[in-house]
Amino acid sequence: MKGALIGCGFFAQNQLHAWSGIEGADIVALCDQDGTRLSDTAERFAIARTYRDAAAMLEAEQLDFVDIATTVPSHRPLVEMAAAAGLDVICQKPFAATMADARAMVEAVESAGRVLMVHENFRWQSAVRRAIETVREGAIGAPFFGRISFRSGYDVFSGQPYLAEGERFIIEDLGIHILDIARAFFGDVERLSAATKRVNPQIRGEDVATMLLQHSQGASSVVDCSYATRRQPETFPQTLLEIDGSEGTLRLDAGYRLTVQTKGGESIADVEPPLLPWAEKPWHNIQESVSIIQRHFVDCIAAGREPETSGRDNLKTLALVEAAYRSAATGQTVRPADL
Ligand code: NAD
Ligand code: 89Y
Repeated sequence: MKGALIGCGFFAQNQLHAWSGIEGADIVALCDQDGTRLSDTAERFAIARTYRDAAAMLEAEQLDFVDIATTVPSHRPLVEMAAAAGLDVICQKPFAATMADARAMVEAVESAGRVLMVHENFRWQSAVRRAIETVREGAIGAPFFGRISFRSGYDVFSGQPYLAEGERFIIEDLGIHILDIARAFFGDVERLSAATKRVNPQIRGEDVATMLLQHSQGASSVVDCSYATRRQPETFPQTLLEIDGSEGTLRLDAGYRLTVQTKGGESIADVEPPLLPWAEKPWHNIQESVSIIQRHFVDCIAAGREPETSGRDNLKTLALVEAAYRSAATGQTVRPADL
């Protein structure tokens, strides 16, 4: 498969490293409106064909897919352009700024008969995945409670300055992943309530969010996120888990320690992800998940399957983000299905 990557910024570097290790897919062209980022990235990954304009690239290149690694304002036009060119598409999170945009993007790619995957990679982190599979296999019986927690004081603003500028911050940027993990464990969400707060006076949006989810299958989960938490050990960017089931409990604690306790006893596993040759701590769990999700995309195309984190699936995660903002603003419990 021949692909092009659009947006050569902070996170795209991980995506390009990951593509170099994936058999069956090659990135043959790059696009960025910013000439310096474009040429630096082209040189770093030895990709000769470069474009400042995505439409010009799609016109000139013979491609099978595009990997969109820009920030949210350009997602809808780029996804629609790729659909019109008849390409399979990966699009970074947050998928869209509104539910209406997201639905239109899913519709555009489905009408073109192509595959759309959202780069919703946190549920693909190997430690998180091991916990999800353990619960799905029934190791702790029927799950009835979960706490999915991401709390840190890490400075994400130096690498991603735009995060300090938006009216929305942690739910849209990071909570979206943690809400998606809650869906991966417990399924669809019937009702959601949320409280938010801004602690850091130097940013515009909320940096703390606490959310309570009632899932259709009966479980309740608490999803809590903070970038205002100064504690040791600093756990960035680990998602910590506590899941209670009818037959036992599962915990993913700081330092990638996975504990499963049942009547039969206790098992403790070290599920620290491998440090890929191009990766660096503490980002290595996210970096590994980039390789895993991109490989999932290639495998799904080869097998004619819909990706687990498809555009259509992501509409439900995005609805949780919208529900959380609406609940925090109104003080009401919100049904994501109404959005
Ligand atoms: P960035 O600002 O560093 O990079 C985005 C690049 O896209 C810039 O170089 C910009 O010039 C380019 N661009 C924007 N619009 C364009 C267009 N229409 N055509 C061509 N180029 C265009 O942003 P980033 O920090 O790399 O984030 C990109 C996306 O990745 C965001 O949506 C962010 O939320 C997401 N992200 C995801 C993860 C993850 O784990 N999944 C982690 C970090 C960031
Ligand atoms: O943008 C965010 C993401 O998706 O993962 C971590 C991050 O880089 C900062 O919150």
